[in-house]
Formats: sequence, structure tokens, C-alpha cells
Amino acid sequence: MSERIDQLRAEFERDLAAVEAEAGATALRDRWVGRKSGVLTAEMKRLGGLAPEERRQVGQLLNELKTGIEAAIDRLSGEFAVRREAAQLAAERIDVTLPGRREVAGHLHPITLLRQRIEDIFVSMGYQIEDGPEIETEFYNFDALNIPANHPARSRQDTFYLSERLALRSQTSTVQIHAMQRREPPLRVIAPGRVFRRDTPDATHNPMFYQVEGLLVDRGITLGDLKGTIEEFVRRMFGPQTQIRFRPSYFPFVEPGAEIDYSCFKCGGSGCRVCKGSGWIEMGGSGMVHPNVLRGVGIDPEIFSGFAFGLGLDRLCALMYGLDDIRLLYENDIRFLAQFR
Ligand code: FA5
Repeated sequence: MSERIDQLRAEFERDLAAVEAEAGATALRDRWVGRKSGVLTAEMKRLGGLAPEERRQVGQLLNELKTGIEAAIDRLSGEFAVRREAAQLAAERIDVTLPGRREVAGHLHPITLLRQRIEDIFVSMGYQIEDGPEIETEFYNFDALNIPANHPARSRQDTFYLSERLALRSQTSTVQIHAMQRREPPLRVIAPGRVFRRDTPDATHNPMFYQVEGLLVDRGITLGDLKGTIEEFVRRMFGPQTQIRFRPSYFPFVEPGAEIDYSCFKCGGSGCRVCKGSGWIEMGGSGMVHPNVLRGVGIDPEIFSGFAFGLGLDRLCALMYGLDDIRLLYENDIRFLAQFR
């Protein structure tokens, strides 16, 4: 019987030596010690037919062989597992010393950067940011702003009408009305936003451009408050030496009205290419809120007064970044835009 055991051992050794992959080790285990059809399992079953003494001896030998086989298969499986892990580690190897891949992040449009700078200055002066619709009724576009029925701004040549009554707003001054309807005085708001005019595009005109409106209403507000506020703004924006000047002008929703100029941030007022030699740059319109406008929104002009101003962002942006044509801002040329990180 021990010959049979030796023969089985030799057969197993041959099988063992032939295993080349991890799956082969599993198959080897099934073939030799598998519960259902393992070679040794079958041998064990045959023990029942032997005489008791022989059964004991053969049983012992078979058990020893089985233990040896199981240990050999365990060892082999262990070696395969180590090799598999090593191969996986090699495949997933990361060189932590390699430089990282730079993420391509988006960046803000130059108009947005400028708008945020202006917002920061006014917010730090106690102003709240107000928003209003880009499509307005004639009431908000014109009537509430004291713009008379025959005013040229109301014409279809100047304003984009969407219907008989609706038009794209042509100035952020419309938000003054919304702000005064929404809030009680005292109020300080700025309203940045897009406006639309039927202007022929050229280096300083676009049919769509950005404005920032400012409005302050309280008791006892005077032109001196407007001047002080604008002075503070331009000094924080362009430097402490910046000067301003008012030129009388007409806007139906203010009285008196004025255009504001500030001394050129490039040359300081001596005259250069940016200010076209004049030493001054136009900033926008301003004035004291017209009593009719206050009355229209239910604010008593005998008790309250206020000032308003409106700046164009596109021309300012062009001057600050040295662009000679504001149309560049809306061409969406990524090579141009990528410069303003
Ligand atoms: C106004 O729009 C008034 N709402 C300003 C105002 C507000 C006055 C509050 C009084 C009280 P004006 O039409 O001048 O004003 O335009 C203001 C600024 O918008 C101009 O200084 C200019 O910078 C800019 N602007 C006007 N038209 C264009 C255009 N087609 N393209 C680019 N910028 C423009």
C-alpha cells in the first residue's frame, strides 16, 4: 500500500511542478483535495473496504500525504499572491517627485474685475448692491425718470424696443426707481449692470455696455455730499492725488445735473495719450435727484433729498488696460481675455 502512496506523491509532485499561474494552484487543490472529486478524497473513501488494521495504517499514510499536499499548495498559492501584488505595485507606481499637472482654471473678464473693484469701494462706504431687470416698461425706462414724452432718448432710433411698451433699458438709472420703491430712505445703493442703446459700434461705442449706477437718499443731502463721495471713490480707485471737476449738464432725472471728470490716472493731469492731452477723463453723469422722481416713488422731496451718478465701465476699462477699442471686450477672443488673470 505504501507503494500506492509513493505513486500518488510522485504524481502530485509532477502536477505541482507543472503549475504556471495562480489559477493553476486553485485547480491543483480541487484535483487533489477537493471535497467532491479530489484524488485523495476518493482514496479516503476506499478505506471503508479495508480490514480495520490496514485501514488504520493506510488512513494515517493518506492523512500525512494530504497534509503535505495541502501545505505545498498553500506555499505555491502564497508565492503567486506575492508575485501578483508585486506586479500590481509596479504597474501602479507613482513618481511623487514628478511636477504636478497644472489645472487650467477659468478667470474673470476684465469688466467683471473692474466692476468688483468698484463694488468693493462702495460697499466699504456703506452702499448696498441692487439689481434690476434688463427689460423694462416705459414707466421705468422713461416716465418715472422724468423723461418727457418728446425726449429723443425715447425714440426708436435710440432705444431697442421689444414691443409697444417694453424696451431694453438704456441706462442703469432705471434701478434708482426700483430701489426707491423697494426700500425706505435713508438708502445708499449701487447698481451695476448691462444697458443697451442703438449706437453704431466704434472704438468708444457698443450697443451693449456696462454701467454702474449710484444713488443716495437721506435727509439734508447736498451737492457737497455728491462731490465728497465721488472724490473719495476716485481717490480709492486711482490714487490719493486724483482731482475731480463738475461740468454742468442736463439729465431729466436730476437737478442740477453735471458731468464728472477726474484728473488722468496716467499723467496726473499734464496731458498724455490716455486723456488725449487734456489732463481730464470723463467719468459719467451725476446730479441731485429731481423732486419729480422722488415724488413719483412716494418720497417727500421736502423731507428727503439725494444724489445719483452713473458711470460707464467699458471706456474706463479700455483706458485702464490700455485698449484702444472697447469692441475688443466682447469679441470673446481667448488670447485677448487670458491676459487679464
Ligand atoms: C447716463 O446714462 C446717465 N444715466 C448717467 C447719470 C446717472 C446721470 C445718474 C445723472 C444721474 P450717459 O448717457 O452720459 O449718462 O452715459 C454714461 C456713460 O456711459 C458715459 O459716460 C459712457 O462712459 C458710457 N456710454 C454711453 N454710451 C456708450 C456706448 N454706446 N458704449 C459704451 N459706453 C457708453
